[in-house]
Amino acid sequence: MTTSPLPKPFHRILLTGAAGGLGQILRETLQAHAAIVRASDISPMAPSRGAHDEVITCNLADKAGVAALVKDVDTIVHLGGISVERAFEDILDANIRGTFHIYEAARLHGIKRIVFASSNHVTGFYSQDTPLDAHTPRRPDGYYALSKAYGEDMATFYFHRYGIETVSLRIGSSFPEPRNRRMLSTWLSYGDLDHLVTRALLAPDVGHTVIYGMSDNRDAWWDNRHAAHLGFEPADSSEVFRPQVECQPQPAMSDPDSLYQGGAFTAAGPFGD
Ligand code: NAI
Ligand code: 15L
Repeated sequence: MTTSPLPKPFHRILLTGAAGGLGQILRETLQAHAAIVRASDISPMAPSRGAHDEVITCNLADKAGVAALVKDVDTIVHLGGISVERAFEDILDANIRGTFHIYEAARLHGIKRIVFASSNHVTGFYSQDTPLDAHTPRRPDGYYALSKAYGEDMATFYFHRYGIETVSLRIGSSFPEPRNRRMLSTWLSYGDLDHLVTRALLAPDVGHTVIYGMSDNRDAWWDNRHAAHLGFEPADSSEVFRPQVECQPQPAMSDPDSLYQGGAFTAAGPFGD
């Protein structure tokens, strides 16, 4: 006897930032949750592999373009934007206006939930010996971090005003492996990223939930108690990489990578003097 596959929870998911490091991963894994994944970026993307895999080039700074992009979508995983520290003017269009355009399009098209890629850098100016949770006041470590803080506040506003739910993922360091000592605390494996986004899409009644995106790392700085309702249970740990990471020279105690949770981001800039 043949069994038919279970229906997927969404018809169409929009993924922004699909050409990026995390977007390329999620473009594959989101196929499990939707009949169609609509991948979008300003940069070139791998071509579509069929009707289930739409590809649309769009600049997030283009309000009308984003409104068209969101048409016929059920939910949005919003990763697109500048992902490192840059001058404010560079961040403004992609991250601040871009996220505004996503929320406005979501309002116009009746989208119920957005998964927003925030960043650990919204609390980057805390020292590495300070434990944090989602209720700790933010200390953004640059213009990039400020844009993510604004995105989180936008999520709160659109929930209270229009009922659009958001899970803001304060992603730590999501790469194939931790690259330095700091990332032994902040690393998020790609497998745990997939699980985190899955819970953010599927958990009921999230309102605006903020969660730090990290694997089950021994020396983590962050406590996700306020997001326990999401059911995120990381399976990986940076510990297996400790021997190879600790072969690297130890940064000085005065180095931002030793002092602050945001590491080198806290020392970027000033720009354009
Ligand atoms: P990435 O830089 O590889 O990807 C971001 C994508 O956004 C790029 O493909 C870029 O072309 C696109 N983009 C930039 N400006 C755009 C615009 N105006 N319109 C449309 N698309 C635009 O970054 P990554 O690592 O994949 O991160 C994805 C998201 O997660 C980003 O929002 C980043 O800030 C956030 N994040 C990532 C972390 C990580 O460890 N990978 C840590 C914390 C947050
Ligand atoms: C981020 O927000 C960046 O997007 C990513 O490239 C990493 O640098 C990460 O934070 C980190 O803090 O390691």
